[in-house]
Amino acid sequence: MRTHPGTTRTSRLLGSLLLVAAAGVSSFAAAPAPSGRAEPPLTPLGRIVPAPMRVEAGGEGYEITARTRIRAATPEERRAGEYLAKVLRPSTGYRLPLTDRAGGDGIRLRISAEPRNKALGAEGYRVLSTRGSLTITSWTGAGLFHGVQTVRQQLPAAVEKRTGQRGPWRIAGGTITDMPRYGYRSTMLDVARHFFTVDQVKRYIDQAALYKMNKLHLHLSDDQGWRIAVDSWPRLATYGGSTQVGGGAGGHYTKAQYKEIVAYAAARHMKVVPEIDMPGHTNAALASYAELNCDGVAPPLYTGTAVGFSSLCVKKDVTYDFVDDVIRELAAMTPGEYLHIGGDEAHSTSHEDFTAFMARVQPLVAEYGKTVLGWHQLTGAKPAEGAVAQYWGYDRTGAAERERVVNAAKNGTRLVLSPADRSYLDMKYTKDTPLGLDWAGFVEVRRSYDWDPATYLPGVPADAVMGVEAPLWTETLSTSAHLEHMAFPRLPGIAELGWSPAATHDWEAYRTRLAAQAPRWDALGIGYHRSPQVPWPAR
Ligand code: TNX
Repeated sequence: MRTHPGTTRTSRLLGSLLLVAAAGVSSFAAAPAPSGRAEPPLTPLGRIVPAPMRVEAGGEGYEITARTRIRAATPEERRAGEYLAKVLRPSTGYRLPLTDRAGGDGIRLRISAEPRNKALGAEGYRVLSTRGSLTITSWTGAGLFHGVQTVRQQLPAAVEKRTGQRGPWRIAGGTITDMPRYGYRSTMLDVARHFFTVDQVKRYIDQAALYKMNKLHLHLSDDQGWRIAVDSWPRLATYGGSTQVGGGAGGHYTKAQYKEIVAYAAARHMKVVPEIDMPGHTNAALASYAELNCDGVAPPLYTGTAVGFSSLCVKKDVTYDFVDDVIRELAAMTPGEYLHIGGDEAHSTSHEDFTAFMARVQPLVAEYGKTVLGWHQLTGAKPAEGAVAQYWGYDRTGAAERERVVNAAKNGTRLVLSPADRSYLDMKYTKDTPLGLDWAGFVEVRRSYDWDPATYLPGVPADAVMGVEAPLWTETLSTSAHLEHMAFPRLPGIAELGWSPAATHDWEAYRTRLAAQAPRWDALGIGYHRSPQVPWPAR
């Protein structure tokens, strides 16, 4: 049944739903086991990451069998159905045909504008598992997709394997009602320090989508490489992209390849946020075009890992022709609303020049229909109206720098939080971690998870926090196995901070749920750091 209710009713229902949710959450958040006693095994309903807003167990639950059909009628329903079928078919060996016929049995995917679905917002969903059927309902395609990910985590980990496995494939009985805490849940991949192929990026997208991340921030340019083709300045990619840290061959995405990444992410309800880092971190561009340098001399390509030595020439008009062209071409192939202009570590740009540069560049982003995102140094200039600053400070960030960010937030600049000593996936876990850096300290799993985005920066109004990001810088990382060792298990923790209600936040409960993810990573071929802080199952 599809109804189109009036807004009054919608908001009334929203109010009551949230009350119920708040009540449900406290009963769900598992209490830590008294020490010395073995924790009970987690039921499938209790092991979902990120923790859902509300879980009510009950009844036998639906079993997927050879006779199961997937009922999906609208294009959005079918897209979610196809995605689910692709996950399930290889391991179950079942046909799992899609049908657009309505019916009371099977797996039912339903877009519905009923008030209680609309009340769950643009990404919320409900899963109802009974003996006769499994129903995922949402107001949006994104919600259905997140519901599919939740169902996936309810099934035995072997479902992730790509060869036939033994069932049974039962989804625990009950109802899950879920919606995200924050609308911006992101991970960043630095494809500039080391280049990663389209297939490697797709693999990372799949891993982030499993945990309901909805943004992929691509760090597309830095001193060591320029990774995106720009027709009006072709040498950026062909020359500026021709190497990487350590001197390897580097690479860049053609426009068609970039669009392929964007489409692959979109099919997983993730938006790409492209970053061109300016005015610092620009050696690859400066090496490609001599005229971008104040002295008119192109520096050599750079394959080391120092930061802060390069700057676009702020006083030259050609700099803004260049930036205009780059932003125009990038905006044209980016459907998402945000364009990241970097702005960090511009140590070779004077404060005056930095402010002047940002004053000229931010309007260009708006001119091409995008919203400015910048590293939090943007708050040292004048953030444009509506701009978003990404905080990457850490426990030793100076008070003055913090205060600039807090004041900007009070004045309307929204924040994405990616504190380096919490959410940076490239920080070593411990002194023994073979990969990664340690300038923000060691970041073990607990430290990475155990903070609250709403209160992290005292003085920031809670509604200024738009969400969180887990950045993965790649000075020391050059393979998918490297990425995975650093992202797992910390990426799911940041995803949970972005998605789950604050009331579910509890390290003891989280580490148990996290441990239950490991067999899934094994099945997916994802290597991870077996942190001693987490009670991993024996292999
Ligand atoms: C700081 S975070 C940087 C990057 C480095 C990273 C390494 C930020 C905005 N700038 O240039 O890759 O540290 O952890």
